Amino acid sequence: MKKKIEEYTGPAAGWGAVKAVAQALRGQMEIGHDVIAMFDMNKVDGFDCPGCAWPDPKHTASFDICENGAKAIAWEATSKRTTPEFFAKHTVTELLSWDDFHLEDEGRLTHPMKYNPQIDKYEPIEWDEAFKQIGEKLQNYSDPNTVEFYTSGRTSNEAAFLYQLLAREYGTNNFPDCSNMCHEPTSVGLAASIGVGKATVLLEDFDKADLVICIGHNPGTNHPRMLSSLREVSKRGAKIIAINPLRERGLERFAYPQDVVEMLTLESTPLAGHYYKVRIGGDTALIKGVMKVLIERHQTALEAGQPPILDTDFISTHTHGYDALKNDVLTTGWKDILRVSGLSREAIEEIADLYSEAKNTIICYGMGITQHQHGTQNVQQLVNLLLLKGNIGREGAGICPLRGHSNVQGDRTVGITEKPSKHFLDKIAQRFGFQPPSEFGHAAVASMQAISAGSANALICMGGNLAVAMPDKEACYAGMKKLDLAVHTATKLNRSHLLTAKNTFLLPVLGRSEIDRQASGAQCITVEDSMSMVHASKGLLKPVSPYLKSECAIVAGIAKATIPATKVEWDNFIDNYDLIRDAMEVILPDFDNYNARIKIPGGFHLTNAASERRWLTQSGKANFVPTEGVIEDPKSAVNSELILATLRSHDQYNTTIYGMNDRYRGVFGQRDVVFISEGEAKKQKLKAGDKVNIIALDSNQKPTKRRLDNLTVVIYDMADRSVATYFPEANNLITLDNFDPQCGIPAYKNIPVKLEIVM
Ligand SMILES: Nc1nc2c(c(=O)[nH]1)N[C@H]1C(S)=C(S)[C@@H](COP(=O)(O)OP(=O)(O)OC[C@H]3O[C@@H](n4cnc5c(=O)[nH]c(N)nc54)[C@H](O)[C@@H]3O)O[C@H]1N2
Ligand SMILES: Nc1nc2c(c(=O)[nH]1)N[C@H]1C(S)=C(S)[C@@H](COP(=O)(O)OP(=O)(O)OC[C@H]3O[C@@H](n4cnc5c(=O)[nH]c(N)nc54)[C@H](O)[C@@H]3O)O[C@H]1N2
Ligand SMILES: [Mo]
Repeated sequence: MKKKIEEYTGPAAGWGAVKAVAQALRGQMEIGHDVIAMFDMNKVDGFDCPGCAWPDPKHTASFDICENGAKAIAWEATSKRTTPEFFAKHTVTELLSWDDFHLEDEGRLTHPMKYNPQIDKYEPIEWDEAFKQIGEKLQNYSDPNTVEFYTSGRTSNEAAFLYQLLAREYGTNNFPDCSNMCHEPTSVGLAASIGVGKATVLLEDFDKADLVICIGHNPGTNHPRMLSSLREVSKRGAKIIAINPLRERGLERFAYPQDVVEMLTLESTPLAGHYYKVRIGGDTALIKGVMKVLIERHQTALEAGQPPILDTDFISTHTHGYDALKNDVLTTGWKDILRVSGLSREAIEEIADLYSEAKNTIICYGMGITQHQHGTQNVQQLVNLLLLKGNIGREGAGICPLRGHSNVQGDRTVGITEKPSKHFLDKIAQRFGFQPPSEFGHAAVASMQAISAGSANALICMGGNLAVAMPDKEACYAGMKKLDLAVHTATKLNRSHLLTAKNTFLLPVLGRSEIDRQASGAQCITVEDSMSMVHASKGLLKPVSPYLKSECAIVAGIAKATIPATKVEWDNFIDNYDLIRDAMEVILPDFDNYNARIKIPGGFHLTNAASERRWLTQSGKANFVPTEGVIEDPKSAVNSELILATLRSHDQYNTTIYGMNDRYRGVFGQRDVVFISEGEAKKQKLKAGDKVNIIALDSNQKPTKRRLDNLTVVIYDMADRSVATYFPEANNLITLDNFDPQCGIPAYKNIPVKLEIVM
């Protein structure tokens, strides 16, 4: 496609989305498949959409069309194949010169493969032989903690549960996980604040909210089905506030592809009536500003004998730490708040007005909040704001983190964690009769540090593209080459597979859309959505190759070859996944009658104590957690003239690049662009179309060697002193040690940079 920059004037979704779906299908899918797949996705007896983790209205609604879901399915159910013949033609060195789009665009992997360093090519290998060789290698390492077990969040509950059993029986808690790169601040921050690291709302709560605050997420691209919920909120006359450095089309307007009237008249529903372009990294300052206004008004009201602004009953009965929060907020100066947030005092007062007027408020947030050195504190400031008005544990109110991968939340629930609880380990020991290790293991950053230091022997990957998703390309890529063993289970070829270890295996796996037939018949798996609904998913399409195995079967194959005296009944589990669920039910709280309850349409809800105002925190209350100052990136960014956030385009799923367009942002045929505001561009003496290099700065604001060259300047409606570009291309700009010390999330949205004009 020709490169162009052209402002997108239509609403999000609408005809543009329908056209894009049609294009994706024509490019990738065989006729026939598409119809079945689309209509069964997200319905009872169908499969769960691998696109995102937004819940479905009861799973009974007619097919909720979503462009990105359609693209994700089209990408998986493609008729293209990456076969042994393909690998015979291309050396790994040659493939490394391909871009991410073309690697995956070759199509689905069809055979188990092993890398042959002599000829620098992948060659086919029989499954049993692959398992045997992997098992022998793993048995050879004297320290199980030199093996890293990565999970990317599409893995089902059943496969993830088996995977953690394998790693723990083998002897390690090394579980780097994709959630370490997205919602770790949620798991850590919410747990400390309200005792539960998950959303406290259900979809129904959106019907009762008076105000929905969308902060730091981009639903038009990343959670498109959420737009239908926001549309209902808006049509009801409830308010929506968007807080985002970039003006994102999906937060402004939405035409519902299934609403014939809206489509024919080209009308759209306005979404966020109030849009605040916070500076990148300015959310804590902004939220503290809002709380300052509220607390001051509250005090004034009380002194004047007027009704309180805050929910004093809730604060005194249910919370801990209000005075400390109040002191901190009142001593934070306006000058700092305004400088760091980049917003005016009027704007902040307006947000406070809207929040005061609303009885029920939901706050939704995503990576704009979490991917900072203060990601955990950011999340906690959002909770503080909600607690001030008792907005947790009440209908129509609560906190709503937008999860990433479609089962990232479920994977954590069933045991993918480097810090397991004693209770969980005891239950495993009781049920299976082996003693799992209690020493905490590695999360993503620690495992990549071990890999790049050369102290890790092996990396096993349940999906994903770890080396490309993590910060610091150079360190990651070099580290991967030092490994003795790398095992990738994958649907498509990606760059991490090409960073070969001494022994590298590429194992092709069934996708979620495909029939998973085992001894007892076709199997279903289960997943958990962003709102803790657990439901079944059953593939319907014929597998793309007869040589694929399910993730569960691959885990079992590796386990049996690695732990000859295993205590786990792997064969029974694989013959019938009901038996895996029976075992899970014994170990996991809230999963009783697991097999029966997933037969109910829509599945079942895992109880959430905070939403019932039971606070599983140390204080036994919901905690106000103050954060000192207003700076989200104390090491570096606040003093930097420019802060860079790395984003997803509309034609991308993480490291999977579907195409070169970012329709809602008006970018076509290219990804090598940098977004900047008109005012900031003037200051930097830049105009649209200029070419620039981005240079990362260190914590002393000095230029480093990390750079991304020759990007085209796109003037965009966004905050000043902020710039944005796409990941994964930009991942060499961030170092491995630039992360939130509380939870380890890399600060992907907070990179201090300067721009250099290419003459
Ligand atoms: N189509 C599609 N869907 C996806 C994905 C995908 O890649 N493609 N990825 C999935 C995954 S794994 C995840 S985690 C989610 C991610 O979903 P999102 O959280 O929506 O992810 P991003 O695109 O990284 O960034 C979101 C927004 O944060 C804003 N932002 C940047 N910096 C700041 C800041 O400092 N403050 C504030 N308030 N906002 C800021 C950006 O302008 C952008 O609009 O989506 C999931 N769904
Ligand atoms: N700079 C920057 N970096 C980021 C982010 C950012 O915002 N900015 N976001 C971060 C976030 S939120 C995340 S979640 C990570 C993503 O990190 P990952 O989850 O590691 O990466 P993905 O790109 O989602 O993985 C894509 C690969 O998964 C495999 N795959 C797809 N479907 C399946 C399946 O059903 N089973 C199996 N076994 N494999 C499958 C395919 O081979 C495909 O190539 O990236 C992080 N990196
Ligand atoms: Mo994510």
